[in-house]
Amino acid sequence: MRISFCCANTAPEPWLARLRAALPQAEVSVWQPGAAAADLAVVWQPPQAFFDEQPQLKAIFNIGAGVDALLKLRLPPQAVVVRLEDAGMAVQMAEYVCHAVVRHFRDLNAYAADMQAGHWTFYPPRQRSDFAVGVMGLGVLGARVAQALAQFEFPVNGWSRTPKAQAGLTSFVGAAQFNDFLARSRVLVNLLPLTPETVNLLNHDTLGRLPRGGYVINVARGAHVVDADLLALIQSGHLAGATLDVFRTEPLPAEHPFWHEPRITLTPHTSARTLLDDSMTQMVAKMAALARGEPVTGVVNVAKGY
Ligand code: OXD
Repeated sequence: MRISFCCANTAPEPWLARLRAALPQAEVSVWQPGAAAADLAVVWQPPQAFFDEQPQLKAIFNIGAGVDALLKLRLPPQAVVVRLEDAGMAVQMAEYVCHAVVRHFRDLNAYAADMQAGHWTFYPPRQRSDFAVGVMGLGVLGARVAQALAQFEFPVNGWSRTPKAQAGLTSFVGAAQFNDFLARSRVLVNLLPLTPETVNLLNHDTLGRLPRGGYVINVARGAHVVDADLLALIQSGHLAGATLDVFRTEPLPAEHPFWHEPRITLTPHTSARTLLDDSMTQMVAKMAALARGEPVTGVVNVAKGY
């Protein structure tokens, strides 16, 4: 079995070392133009040239949760695309989102500023029942986030294509229930896959349907949000602010107005990092299963886009 590694912004050595240790019979190498034909690929944001030169690939393992960048390329039609399932990301996503919700709910930014300025002040406690959190996208990550929020006793709404039964979650389904979902969610958490249907979904019209004082947390993709619309709704006072981990262009350009809006908290696409050991354990088990001709989970539905 030959495995080709083609991952942008990723040091290859630890991945190669683990692949070689776990699959000693495999030939593992970093892809270079002109490299020998491989059976399997391990990729993150690879160039089109990689697939143009490797049309025989049987399976493509994406070392991230989102496959939008990959699905923009022309892929070998016979190759199954396998994404990471959880692999240590769900708990990270849950802690990131809970942290952002609690920081906003408990006015912790304001307390931090006051303490730095030497002010011993109190803000009135907020009603948890007024802080329903709406989670868009209830895949592996979204379901874990919703579960963690429910542990903090926030009312939790979930929006997905198909009904979801989960303890502590009120399920809203499809386009018909989208406006109702928005109107009943004081905090909106975006965990949707980026597809042609979801690009720009969070715009003036949809974000304007959140209750006054609404708050947005985006941990999915920057292109879900129309930046100028989000900013205008914060600056008009309709929305209280946002926590954003993902952006249309990353790194966020120095001149982008998000840098200068104090009601927006920014982080550099770090809400759920790919963990080498967890990812490798999962990937190697799936590679071995495929080699035995067995089915694997986490196969991307290319037509649906996730
Ligand atoms: C992603 C990731 O898909 O970081 O954004 O895994």
